[in-house]
Amino acid sequence: MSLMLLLVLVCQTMASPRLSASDPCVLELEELRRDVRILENKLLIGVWQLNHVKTHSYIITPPLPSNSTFNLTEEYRTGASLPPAGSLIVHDKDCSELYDRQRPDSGFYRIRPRVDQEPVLVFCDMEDGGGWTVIQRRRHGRVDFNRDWVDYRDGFGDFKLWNDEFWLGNEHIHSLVKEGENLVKIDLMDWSGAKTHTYYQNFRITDEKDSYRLWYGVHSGRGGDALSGGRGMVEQWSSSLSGMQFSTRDQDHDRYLQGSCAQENRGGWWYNRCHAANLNGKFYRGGVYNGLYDNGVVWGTWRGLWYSLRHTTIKIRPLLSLDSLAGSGAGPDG
Ligand SMILES: [Ca+2]
Repeated sequence: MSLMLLLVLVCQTMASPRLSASDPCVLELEELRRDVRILENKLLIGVWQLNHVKTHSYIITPPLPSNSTFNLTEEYRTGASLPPAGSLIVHDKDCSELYDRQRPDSGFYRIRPRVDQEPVLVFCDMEDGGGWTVIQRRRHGRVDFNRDWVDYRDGFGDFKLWNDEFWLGNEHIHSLVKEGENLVKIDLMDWSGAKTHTYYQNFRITDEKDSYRLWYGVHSGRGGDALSGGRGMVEQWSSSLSGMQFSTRDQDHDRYLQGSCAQENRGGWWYNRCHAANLNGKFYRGGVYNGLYDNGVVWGTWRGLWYSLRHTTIKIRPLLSLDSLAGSGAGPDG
């Protein structure tokens, strides 16, 4: 701006009464005015982006739980160790595309599984081989997983900090698994810190009209095939979740005619009559629990039905991006 003022002064001083449109001074002035307009536009867009980030911010410090006795760290209160916020422009349909494009750190990013839908905020696990889109996470029991259909459909929990708990939402999961072959990895940790994991190929859930029915392919991994109910035929008959519809406390689609598996087991899940895996169940501290129902955070083929796990993660990526599958098997939870 100051340059333009100077030019205006110089032009006025030197100007003859016959100053024409082709005069170098006039031309230069026009050019400067155009630059100023471009800069003003950029400023406008910048202000808009700033406002957008403020109103859609997922990096604000969450309010402390009112009944909390947790010893929250200074980092948690100030949000000092927040994950990268990601870009306003969404390029990637999942964390695997983002990983291939940028190799960023683990954190929350916006992805767009389907072009006809709004972008979704997800946690991307960029370790353990990288490119994992995280569907579910349990860490400390602060988020209640005993919820209604709508919550499980749309997703719930916290999407801010590295150890936040959430369910991504059946609709988003459905969009993520619609195309191509994929691999789901389930990471588990018990209360002694022991870890295991399990894989399923070609994880599928149908749409809401079919109540997000579950299908999956080949299983592998030391954690065992709890989704299929374990080894015995009897167990599998009553607890294999393959082909089961999703149930919540307010929508019973299980095969248990006398009651509601979701109500008894305190979570939304693909129940049969009822399960050998209940990763959205009630969070019990310490592992072993008693009760009328085996409703803990259960992976039956690893710690049995009466042990509630401490950490769980369900994450997914395309099967074709498995350039480092060997590495991921021996990853952080290996
Ligand atoms: Ca029932």
